[in-house]
Amino acid sequence: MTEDVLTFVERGVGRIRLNRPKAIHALTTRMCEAMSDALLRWRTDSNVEVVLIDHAEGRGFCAGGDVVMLARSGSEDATEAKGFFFAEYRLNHLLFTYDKPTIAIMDGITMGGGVGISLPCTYRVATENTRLAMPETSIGLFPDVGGGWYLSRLPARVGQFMVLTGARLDGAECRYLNLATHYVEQSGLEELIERIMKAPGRAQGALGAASTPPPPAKIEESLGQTSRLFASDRLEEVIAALEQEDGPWAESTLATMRTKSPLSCKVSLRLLAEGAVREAFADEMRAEYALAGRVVRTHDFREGVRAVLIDKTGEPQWDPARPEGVTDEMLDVLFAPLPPSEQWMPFPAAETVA
Ligand code: QUE
Repeated sequence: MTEDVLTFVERGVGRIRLNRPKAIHALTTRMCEAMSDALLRWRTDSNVEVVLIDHAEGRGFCAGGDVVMLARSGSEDATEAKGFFFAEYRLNHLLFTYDKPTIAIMDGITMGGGVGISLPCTYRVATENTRLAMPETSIGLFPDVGGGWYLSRLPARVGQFMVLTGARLDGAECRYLNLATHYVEQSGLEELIERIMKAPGRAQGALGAASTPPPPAKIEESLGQTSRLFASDRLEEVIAALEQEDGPWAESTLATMRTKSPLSCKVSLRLLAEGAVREAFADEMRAEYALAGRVVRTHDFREGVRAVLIDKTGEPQWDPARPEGVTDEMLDVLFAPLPPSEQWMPFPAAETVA
């Protein structure tokens, strides 16, 4: 059987290669655990100077997670879903706190779980094929894997715009927003990786040498609108601002937003508001874990996965159907902390590992 993720050391480089091409390398629990096992070993392996994460055969970097499993588990007792989130968020946090340089090659589709293993890396390479998005409000989920942390720190309320619309950013836009640290044309990736393996101590120089100026970032033209129209943390106020705005941008943005789960949209806005003021990334992941275990049990997540990914009818019937139906009390229940015995915990820090 072929492995869903390949982990090996090659000439001073810890290589992590996603290898589940049939699912655009979407993450499973086993894949997350295998990546964390390798990263934990490499922390103390003096042969490993730098870690490089990319995908093996097939298109796309990583489409997200195994959401069909999550929806099935959420309709049962959610044990398997919670196991996945626990492992995935530990991996996200391990990368965020890793003390060797890490490089993610975000070539092609980079969504959800793929964003979660890219953004914590030291160096994040975008190409002309990069399509980065946090599209979870389309399926009744929310922008997890640290979304509340990263997206709330973007300028001009772009994070709020991204989660409420599912907008896909291209490589130039990722570079412009500093979601990517480098822009490298896809045709230059092979040589870049070869150069990193020739001199892993000089990875930064190799990245700089491989980079080319990105084309203009289209999102720059919309920043006036995103900062003004997505200024509120209240969904009804964002919708009202878009309704009062003339022009095709506001009209198409509003039409897209109306297809998303109102519950997910409100959960997402609150997560970003809370994430903006958190002091530690571990606090973000602890809060997201409590939230994720509850959101997978909602009607909207089951319905979203069914309509968008299983039956592909594209017309999910959300409940509540309208933003006004989603009350603060509903959100309070979803956001409540877990009792200590059930809480998410990061891996122990490196210093305490023998
Ligand atoms: C919104 C999402 C996801 C999505 C589509 C959305 C998501 C996700 C996948 C996905 C795609 C292909 C696969 C797979 C999962 O699609 O999170 O296993 O093969 O993981 O509109 O949030």
